[in-house]
Amino acid sequence: MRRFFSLILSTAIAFNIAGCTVQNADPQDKDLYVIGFSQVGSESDWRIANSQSMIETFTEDKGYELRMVNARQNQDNQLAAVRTFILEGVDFIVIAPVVEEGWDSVLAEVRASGIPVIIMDRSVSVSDNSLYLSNIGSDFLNQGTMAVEWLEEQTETGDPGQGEIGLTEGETPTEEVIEDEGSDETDTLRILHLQGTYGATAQLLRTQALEDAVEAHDNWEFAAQICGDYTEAKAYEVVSEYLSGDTDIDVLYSENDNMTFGAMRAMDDAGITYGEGGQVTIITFDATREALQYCLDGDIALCVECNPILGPAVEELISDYRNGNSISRQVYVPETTYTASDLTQEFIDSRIY
Ligand code: GZL
Repeated sequence: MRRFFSLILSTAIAFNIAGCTVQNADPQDKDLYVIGFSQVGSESDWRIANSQSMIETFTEDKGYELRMVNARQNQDNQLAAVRTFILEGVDFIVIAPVVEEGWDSVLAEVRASGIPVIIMDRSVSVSDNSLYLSNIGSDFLNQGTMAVEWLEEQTETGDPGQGEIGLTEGETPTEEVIEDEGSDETDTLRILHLQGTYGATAQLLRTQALEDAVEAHDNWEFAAQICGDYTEAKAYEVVSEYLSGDTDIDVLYSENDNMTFGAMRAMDDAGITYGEGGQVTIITFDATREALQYCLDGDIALCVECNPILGPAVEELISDYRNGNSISRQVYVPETTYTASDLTQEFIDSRIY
């Protein structure tokens, strides 16, 4: 069930996926390097951990000055921050793009200024990928694939630990747990899909994995696809609104932990049970400490890890560039999945985010 990439929390040892590399034509050697960092916002625990990783990495004693600008999940704020970095003449620009589209012109301005750019976390969709040095982050399609493969395993064999997906509460699991007794129809698996910010790479690819799976399974259907914008408050609002009209859901596929927490509160309000022996099986992305605790406690079934500790790997790319070493165009960080059987309280307490 768990797709193992052994995660090393203090340093992400990156997998260089795309072969082509770039070489710095003129390595510089300065006492202080100024890093202009345009951050998405502070919408989630994941984002806070990601920002903290950058702050702890790019310190003055290591020869850096980090200028981090919080865009509050607004791309216009990011574009303004990048243009300010150009005017300030920073040495490097790092962008965690809120959405994929809309970056061509500002990245062309950055290239004209001669400042190297690294795209971190999510990706940008541009006509010329040479506009940036490297994209380092998660393989979001693999994250979604790990989630739907787990769900397929549960719906084929059932997992007593989490109640029988697709069976109403109290029924005895059978080998064909999604087969109605005495009928030739398989149980319909109704999925409430809670999506992140529309157009963000994490949303696009986690969504693609689920939509492909729903397409492939005749008895899987969307109860609804609703956007929670990666925040707990928005998720609570939209899930509460949805549940006021329909409570017939078997699975919650939530594209980040903070939205999951909001959805759990909404289900509590609506009297809908989840977790072990409950009506709804919860799948969540990020695997923050709080989500892992809910998983160990039996409320969340599957946590798909999304590694926010990207600072060391970004610094490694910058260091390679400064030293004239080759750099991979696309770098993925290692991630895995967790169910209750994979977790201990000691492991959760040891997590740094
Ligand atoms: C994923 C990152 C997403 C997280 C959310 O790399 O872009 O944005 O999954 C965060 O928690 O808001």
